[in-house]
Amino acid sequence: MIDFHFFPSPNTWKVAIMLEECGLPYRLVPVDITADAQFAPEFLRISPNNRVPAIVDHTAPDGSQPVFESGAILLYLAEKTGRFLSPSGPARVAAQEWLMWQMGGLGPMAGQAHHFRRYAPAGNDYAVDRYTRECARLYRVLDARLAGRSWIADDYSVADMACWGWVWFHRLHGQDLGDFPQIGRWFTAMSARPAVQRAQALGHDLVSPAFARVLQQPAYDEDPLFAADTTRVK
Ligand SMILES: N[C@@H](CCC(=O)N[C@@H](CS)C(=O)NCC(=O)O)C(=O)O
Repeated sequence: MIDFHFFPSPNTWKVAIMLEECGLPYRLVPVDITADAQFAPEFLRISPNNRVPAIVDHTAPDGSQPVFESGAILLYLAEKTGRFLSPSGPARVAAQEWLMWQMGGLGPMAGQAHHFRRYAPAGNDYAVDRYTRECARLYRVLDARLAGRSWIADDYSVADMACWGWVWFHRLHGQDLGDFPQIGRWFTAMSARPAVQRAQALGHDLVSPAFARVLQQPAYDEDPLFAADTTRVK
């Protein structure tokens, strides 16, 4: 059994998708990041950076194995199962490149765009503009990569799982998928996968009613109730 420390979010969806795609047995352990549960000492022992996701694999060969950082968890589960990461060759290199691209680029920049567009007080136009433009650049990079390809690293892989949840929030990054037709096609194909749907449906009972309403949508869209909800993580 794998303990999956979870709150619905783009980074945790990556791991949820992988667990669901692999059919691995797991137990959801809620971490309410809007109530500072990520700072609890017992959670910090598993995830010292006080962020979800994290897992504890109680079926690891050398005893219980904790893993934090979504990219490391995806690689750990890919190595454990032998799935969604080619064992060698160009497909493996590509999946690792695009996983790192998501971890170092799309995730952090989209996170900042989300923060400044949604929470910053008036007068932060420079930051809003910078992160929105950087997101647009990264979306253009991904759109170009997907031209002529079904999946980011040719084979369906951990790279696709890593990017999907961020693209789910594209409107919050100030992006319109009409401008990125290849991403739009890929996003539709990803969203149609039963494992992705099961992953995205997890834990709606753990969030505010306003956010739960937003999570029912096929992709993030503004909602008056959610707009008025100022709950945010530290
Ligand atoms: N690089 C980390 C980022 C994780 C992350 O930012 N998680 C967010 C939810 S998507 C979180 O736990 N936020 C809590 C906080 O900011 O205190 C990863 O990919 O696992």
